[in-house]
Amino acid sequence: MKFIFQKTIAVLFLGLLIFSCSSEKKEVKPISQNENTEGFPYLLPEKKPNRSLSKALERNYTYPASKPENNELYTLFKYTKLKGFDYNDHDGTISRRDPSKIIFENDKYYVWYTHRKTNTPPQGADKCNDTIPSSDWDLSEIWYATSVDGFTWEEQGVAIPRPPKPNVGWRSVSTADVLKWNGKYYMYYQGFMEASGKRGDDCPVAMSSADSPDGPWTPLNKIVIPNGNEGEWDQFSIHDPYPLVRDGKIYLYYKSDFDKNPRYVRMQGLAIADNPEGPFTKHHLNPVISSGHETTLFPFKKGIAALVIRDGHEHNTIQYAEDGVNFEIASIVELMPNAGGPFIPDAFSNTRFGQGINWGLSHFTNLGGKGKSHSILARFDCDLNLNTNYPEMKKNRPRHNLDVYFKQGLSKKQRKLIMEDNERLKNKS
Ligand code: AAL
Repeated sequence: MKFIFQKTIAVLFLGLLIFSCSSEKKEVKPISQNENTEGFPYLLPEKKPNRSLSKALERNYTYPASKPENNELYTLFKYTKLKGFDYNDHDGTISRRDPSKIIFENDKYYVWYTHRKTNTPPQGADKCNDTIPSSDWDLSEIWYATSVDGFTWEEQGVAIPRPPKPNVGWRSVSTADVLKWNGKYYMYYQGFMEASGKRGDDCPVAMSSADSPDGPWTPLNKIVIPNGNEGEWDQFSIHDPYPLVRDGKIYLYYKSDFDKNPRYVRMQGLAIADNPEGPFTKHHLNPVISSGHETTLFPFKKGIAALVIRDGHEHNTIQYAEDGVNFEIASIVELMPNAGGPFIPDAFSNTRFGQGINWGLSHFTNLGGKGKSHSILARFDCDLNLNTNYPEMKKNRPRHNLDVYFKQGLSKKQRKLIMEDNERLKNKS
């Protein structure tokens, strides 16, 4: 009896299983076709609509707004030539580049930058010596300038010279950035102990401090952000040190060049400290930004925003991380400032709600043509500020003159390959 009962239950269960599968098979339709009964609305919803969306439309609602024009982290960039800097007729013997963030003290703006003044333009690692630079930032010092309007600058001279051997930076000090902390000033910079390009662009980060933005600056004469361990992504270069104050700590972002020369991969890391002298602890999630080069960052709302330029999948993007670590793309932009050093009123105020930026200095490199390589500083303006709304900065594309396109012409080699393709096609027919 018991056996018959169990058999009956088993047969019923099996029948139910087959029915449910076959019924599932009959009813299954592609999900997308049976969820939207109406077309996507003509007026673009500001918020993500309650309907099935394609991946592209799902992504569209990951940005801060449904359209770039309403996106606080979207902007055009406008550029202005600066007054007050002499470049020896652009013969390559004077170069200024990699400006720091700008601060406002004593009723004027201050900026620090890599200053190279050498008898010859850069000659490469093989030809360099104690007076001939290998690269545009070799045999350099950190100089500074002041301005009352951000357009005309008065060069004040050297802030941080190259220290004597064997101190960190004896070969060159470059690519500085400033921190104001408890009323004192700290300058972080790349400290080269060999000419850039000998193996690679290899250096750690050093630091000097001062009681006034006009100096004098006292070198700590020790490495504050060391290179990574052997085999780690940042084992050779710690570039573009960029300190901000967040959560009562110093968040110092930096870049490294890694993988293989000549097509290095460039990504950004983060090191955090309680004091300007360190110790700095590198974040265990490093690299924290997968692209970029000299990366500009600023406190924005509860998080940190980043201008991700030049290299990597996600170059030409502005990114945002509410925790200052896990960055996501907030907008896609063009003509971004290279090595932008913005004026960030709340860079060091330990703000809980960053207001953003409107302007800063950046650089243009590889000027002067063959054998005269040097860089110049320039001003950029943008609208990445919660307190401003410049519609002309929110248009969804910059206008380029025709020569911008035609100057990026085909190389002789590309044209030769094209003509060969044409011949192959003709011979086939
Ligand atoms: C810059 C920065 C660092 C590099 C070199 C000088 O744009 O990335 O400073 O070392 O190029």
